[in-house]
Amino acid sequence: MGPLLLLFFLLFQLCPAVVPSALSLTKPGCQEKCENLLVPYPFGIGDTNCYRNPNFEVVCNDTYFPPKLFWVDTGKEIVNISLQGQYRLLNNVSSDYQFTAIGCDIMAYLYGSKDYNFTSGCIMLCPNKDALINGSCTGFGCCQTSIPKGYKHVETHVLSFYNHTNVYDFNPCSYVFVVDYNWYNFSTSDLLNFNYYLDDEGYPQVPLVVDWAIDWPTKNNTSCEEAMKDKTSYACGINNVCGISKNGLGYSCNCSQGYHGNPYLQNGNQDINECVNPNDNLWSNFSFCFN
Ligand SMILES: *[C@@H]1O[C@H](CO)[C@@H](O)[C@H](O)[C@H]1NC(C)=O
Ligand SMILES: *[C@@H]1O[C@H](CO)[C@@H](O)[C@H](O)[C@H]1NC(C)=O
Ligand SMILES: *[C@@H]1O[C@H](CO)[C@@H](O)[C@H](O)[C@H]1NC(C)=O
Ligand SMILES: *[C@@H]1O[C@H](CO)[C@@H](O)[C@H](O)[C@H]1NC(C)=O
Ligand SMILES: *[C@@H]1O[C@H](CO)[C@@H](O)[C@H](O)[C@H]1NC(C)=O
Ligand SMILES: *[C@@H]1O[C@H](CO)[C@@H](O)[C@H](O)[C@H]1NC(C)=O
Ligand SMILES: *[C@@H]1O[C@H](CO)[C@@H](O)[C@H](O)[C@H]1NC(C)=O
Ligand SMILES: *[C@@H]1O[C@H](CO)[C@@H](O)[C@H](O)[C@H]1NC(C)=O
Ligand SMILES: *[C@@H]1O[C@H](CO)[C@@H](O)[C@H](O)[C@H]1NC(C)=O
Ligand SMILES: *[C@H]1O[C@H](CO)[C@@H](O)[C@H](O)[C@H]1NC(C)=O
Ligand SMILES: CC(=O)N[C@H]1CO[C@H](CO)[C@@H](O)[C@@H]1O
Repeated sequence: MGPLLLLFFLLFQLCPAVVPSALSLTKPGCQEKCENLLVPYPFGIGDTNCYRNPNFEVVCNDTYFPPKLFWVDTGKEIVNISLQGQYRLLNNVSSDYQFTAIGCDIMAYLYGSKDYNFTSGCIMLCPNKDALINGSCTGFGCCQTSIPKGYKHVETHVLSFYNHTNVYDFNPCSYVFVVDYNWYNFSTSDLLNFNYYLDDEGYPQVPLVVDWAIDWPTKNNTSCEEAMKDKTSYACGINNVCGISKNGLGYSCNCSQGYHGNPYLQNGNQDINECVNPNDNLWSNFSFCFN
């Protein structure tokens, strides 16, 4: 029994880094978390080395309790970051991207431009609140429209026909916002008072899902093969695959099948959770221990 115990002791002592969750998703020396929120590379806090470029810089502001994460660019609060190409942030109600309008005296539309222009939206007049149904965002007091992929800049506009005078008792204001399709569940009480989360100044905020991607090296070079040619700008690490991002904004990196970690890290440092195959790791470490 003695040698067996010793063996376990050695494994524990010599192989602490075998547990993948102990590895970091950030570059060495960079802050990994803001409170509970992980900040994986290419996003980063602080030193310019910690994020890919200024588009990915975020700040953890500890004058708040608990500390909050903000986008340096826009000052908006971020509530989650996903390596699958989306991040969530809290957004003023009345903003851009994926579009929801609520109101009973409202014309709301969005306007976007990229290679072509588009306008989309809805008109809703519901003088009587009896027709409104909780949970149903289909044009009675609530309408939703998706935004074509690849648009980075979209404007929203809201107008009312009668200044809400006919519906004031149940709908004094119109609201327009952009939100995760799954997050918002229409309630007739929102027409009266929509206040999911108020910011410091009392403006309602909703969580917004924003797609992100790595920009193509040039506008006319939009394939992974082209992106790979420039080793200094190519974002994916070893053992990773590059793909055109679902949102059409650029490309994204994935770990190859069987590998786990942060596909945007690539410096070969073993303390970093770049894509690793957990089985490979275990084998090399166990063989080391048995020596
Ligand atoms: C962020 O989102 C992921 C996946 O949706 C979830 O597993 C995780 O708990 C979230 N983190 C926080 C701090 O909300
Ligand atoms: C943190 O937030 C406070 C209050 O909004 C602001 O005054 C301060 O400048 C922020 N600090 C950083 C580092 O962004
Ligand atoms: C929300 O909008 C108001 C009014 O436009 C603005 O003063 C405030 O700074 C905005 N808040 C955020 C977090 O963007
Ligand atoms: C989009 O609209 C803007 C002005 O509203 C115009 O200058 C531009 O030429 C339009 N683009 C296309 C592709 O039609
Ligand atoms: C939305 O709300 C309605 C009524 O309150 C409820 O029946 C429905 O299950 C909710 N749907 C979701 C997805 O939460
Ligand atoms: C709505 O209000 C604006 C100013 O508050 C006023 O100029 C306009 O005439 C009003 N429109 C209607 C239809 O009452
Ligand atoms: C919808 O739900 C809200 C809050 O749960 C409730 O106050 C309201 O009466 C409901 N409206 C209808 C039409 O059921
Ligand atoms: C691609 O665009 C860059 C500038 O954006 C230009 O210098 C280069 O010549 C273009 N290449 C081709 C093959 O069109
Ligand atoms: C990355 O992997 C996810 C989950 O397996 C998949 O949905 C997504 O399409 C992949 N993206 C690319 C660019 O390969
Ligand atoms: C065992 O794994 C750790 C962390 O992944 C690494 O630093 C070490 O070099 C590995 N040992 C061998 C023999 O590969
Ligand atoms: C698809 C595409 O336009 N590829 C071009 C990328 O840029 C190089 C030169 O930098 C061209 O040779 C490729 O044809």
